[in-house]
Amino acid sequence: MDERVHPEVRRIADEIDTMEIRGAATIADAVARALRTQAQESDATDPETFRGELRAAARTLYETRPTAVSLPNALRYVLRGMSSTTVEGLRQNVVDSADEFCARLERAQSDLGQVGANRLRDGDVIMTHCHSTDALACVEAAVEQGKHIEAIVKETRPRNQGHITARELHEMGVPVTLIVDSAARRYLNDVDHVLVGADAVAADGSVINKIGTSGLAVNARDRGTPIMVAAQTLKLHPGTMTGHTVDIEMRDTEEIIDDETLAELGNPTVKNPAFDVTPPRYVDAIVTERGQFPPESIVILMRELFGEGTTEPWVE
Ligand code: RUB
Repeated sequence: MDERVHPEVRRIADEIDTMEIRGAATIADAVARALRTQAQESDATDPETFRGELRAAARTLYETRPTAVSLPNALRYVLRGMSSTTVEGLRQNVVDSADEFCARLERAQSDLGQVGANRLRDGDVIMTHCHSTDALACVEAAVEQGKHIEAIVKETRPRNQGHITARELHEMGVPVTLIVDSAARRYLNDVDHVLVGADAVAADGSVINKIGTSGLAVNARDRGTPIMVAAQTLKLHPGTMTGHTVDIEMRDTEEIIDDETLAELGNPTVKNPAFDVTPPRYVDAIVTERGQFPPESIVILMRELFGEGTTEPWVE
């Protein structure tokens, strides 16, 4: 453990690791605030020590979970703001960049919600997978436009993020039907849109999201149900423009089965991937705060936002 990292930053890193803080946008917001805290609490007396502390904090946060690209994108945004030559100036740079980042994130989600809401008609039924604040922003905006929306919510084993979705939709006044994941195909006939979020969107338009998204998308395509991905541009993965692939997180098998039951079964191998990749041909639209895009054209937006190359967030 790097002693330069402030205890509050370590606490946030732990909470991301254990998923008390979870979901790509929420993680991004938390890490930007964590860097802000690191800067505010730093007692570094020279700029190089200060920069070193911020880079160490960024690395600790980065190493928590590998898939949501919003995490390194947030770190990069905040660290790139460091331009001053004095410690006080650098501290102010980080505070300003972090505040700006969090404000932009909130604004992007609300703008994206308006775009997504335009795709939803009065009386539509959506099917959700996992819990996505970007996806729910679309429903919320549609409800605010006076549209009646109903939802079929997949529980999303093993962590049951569908329960969070069900509760939040209920709070918006949206009638919810909760189903087990394996019942999704059975209910797709009753659905007008599959609506999911994303942890990362690759340059070819592939969508990386909670495990089970790709199977749902294939089934939806088979039934002719449109698949809409709500993903603010923070979810675009710049590294995929230069050939990098997205690392899929493998989580602890205890999320699926306890050791005692596992032993009773003769200790089979257990796999617990947290995410999967939905190829672009199964996605109808990626809804961002900059408008909606067919997945194949998302790379144009990526080039505009990120240029051609990126480095690790803490490399200068
Ligand atoms: C969360 C998940 C969400 C995306 C988008 O996975 O897959 O669909 O992160 O969420 P986990 P948001 O629960 O493992 O973090 O739209 O809120 O960024």
